[in-house]
Amino acid sequence: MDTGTLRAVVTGASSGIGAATVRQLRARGWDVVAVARRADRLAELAAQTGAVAVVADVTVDDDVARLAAVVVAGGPVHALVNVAGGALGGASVETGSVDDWRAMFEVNVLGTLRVTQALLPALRATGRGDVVVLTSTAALDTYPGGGGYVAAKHAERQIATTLRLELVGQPVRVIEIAPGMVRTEEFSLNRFGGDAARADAVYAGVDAPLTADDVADAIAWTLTRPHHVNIDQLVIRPRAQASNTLVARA
Ligand code: 8X3
Repeated sequence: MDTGTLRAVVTGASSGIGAATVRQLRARGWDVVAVARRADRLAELAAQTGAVAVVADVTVDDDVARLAAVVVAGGPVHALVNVAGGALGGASVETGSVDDWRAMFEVNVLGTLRVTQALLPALRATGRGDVVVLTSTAALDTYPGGGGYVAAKHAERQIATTLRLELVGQPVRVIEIAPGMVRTEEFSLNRFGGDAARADAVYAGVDAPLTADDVADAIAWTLTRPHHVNIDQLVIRPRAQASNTLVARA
């Protein structure tokens, strides 16, 4: 088993939970490959943290093949943290955009699948591998307007649950992190097409939604348990949120 410095690949690293995870793993002494589409943000993060930046889109086969080649050439890899994803729209099932649903499946489901497939041999080869899948409480239950995001996160969750069965006995943990309400700079803004008022309304009157750092801390905690301890699923919500649909607001 490889016992050198631990090394992680984090997708969705240009902002929010992905960027926070890069920072927290670097602070804990991990080597990190930070992956995202936006080169400028990634370069800034790399300069601040010492992470290695790889510009890649998880929805593009060639990008992921190039990412895997760079990662493997750089040495052993111990963790893949699949953060790239997101929501588009808050429409009902009846009125939701098929294109939005397709885009959410592309990044949340097929993006996670693609990167996981590409790095699994290398994760297994170290004898101490982890696959983290950042789903959502939208992977566990639904809510009106959840639509394609709920469907995509349910599907993404089943990558983790199925993979864990398929890898039993192998030195690779599969860890699902399912956050509820997290206030990041972009999640709701992206969801609602840049409509800041609508994005702000998601968090209106809520006493302390989770932060990206809260979730990154949970991710880092799961990764730093002794390797025989597999946190199958970690559900994390702010205290003010009891379920997908019950939120205390001032
Ligand atoms: C985000 C949680 O409630 O917006 O993954 O679906 S929610």
